[in-house]
Amino acid sequence: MTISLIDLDSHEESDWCPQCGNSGILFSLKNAIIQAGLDPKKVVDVSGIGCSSKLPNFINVNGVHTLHGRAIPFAEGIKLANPELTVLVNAGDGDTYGIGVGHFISAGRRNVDIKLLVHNNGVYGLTKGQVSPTLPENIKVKGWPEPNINAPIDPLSLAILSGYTFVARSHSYNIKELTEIIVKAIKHKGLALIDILQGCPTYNPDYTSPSWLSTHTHPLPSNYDGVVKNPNDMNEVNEKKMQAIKMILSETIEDKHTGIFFQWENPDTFEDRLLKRGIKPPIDIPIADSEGRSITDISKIIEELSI
Ligand SMILES: Cc1ncc(C[n+]2csc(CCOP(=O)(O)OP(=O)(O)O)c2C)c(N)n1
Ligand code: SF4
Ligand SMILES: [Mg+2]
Repeated sequence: MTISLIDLDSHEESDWCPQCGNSGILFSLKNAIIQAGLDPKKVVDVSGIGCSSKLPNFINVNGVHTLHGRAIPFAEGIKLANPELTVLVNAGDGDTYGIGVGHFISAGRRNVDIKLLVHNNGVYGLTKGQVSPTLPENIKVKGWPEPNINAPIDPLSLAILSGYTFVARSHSYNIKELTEIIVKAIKHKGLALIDILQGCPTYNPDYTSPSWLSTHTHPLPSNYDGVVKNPNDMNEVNEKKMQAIKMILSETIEDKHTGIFFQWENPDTFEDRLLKRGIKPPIDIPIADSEGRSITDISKIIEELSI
């Protein structure tokens, strides 16, 4: 099937501020869905709460706007219920690396085949610009009276050490690169994180402007290769992880890389592990006969619950 940007346009107009990087992410995602040849009916976009989390309203795929910090478990549940779906998460840095950080780390242990697109703007945009967990120490943003007193967490190395099998960075105004990375993440089998440095001209204009992001980010060096060639060679896997973390540690606020830092193809996903134990996804378990009559036997449950 061939789909176009028009097919993916929702009837709802975005209400993001002018120049907001969320628009670049939305456009890149639409491009990527087309380039990856996905059927929009089989795509689910899950979000939390935040400016970024409004994104499912503005794209014509299935969408679930969930709770702050809880998008990942919703997305995992959807994928496990029907593994045929492509399941994406769009959520903010506060949502994913703040209140949702427990889910973010735990997801790495499971490696469910979902794709996280984290809109990293350094602030809690929706609630008027408080500092987020990724804002560097001593940086002052508009909605916070003092420079940030906390050191930032690093989402990429956290993801690698937690077990994510695809870890990349891009920025919201580099549509070409971001589209390419989203396509690769979609095609990757396993849990993917794309940390997207996202412009918030309203609350973090100095460190997320298009000129700041294009001046202070550079593609990974051409001789850097983050892709594991032999998925069964754990030495190679660990070397590639260390290479990525070394690269991340060499960065400064003014000099960050974009691209795929680490990719380990085809390790067991959580879905594979369930199948090996003989557990089928709910979509494959018949619940009705050819006449549409229920064939689910709940008599045992009723027996257990009756008093
Ligand atoms: C459990 C809970 N706590 C707090 C809030 C209030 N709240 C809504 S959005 C938000 C922060 C959003 O920041 P981020 O996730 O970075 O998204 P952005 O708006 O920057 O895209 C907060 C604290 C909430 N909705 N639910
Ligand atoms: S507050 Fe920031 S993140 Fe939210 S819509 Fe405006 S520019 Fe975008
Ligand atoms: Mg944010």
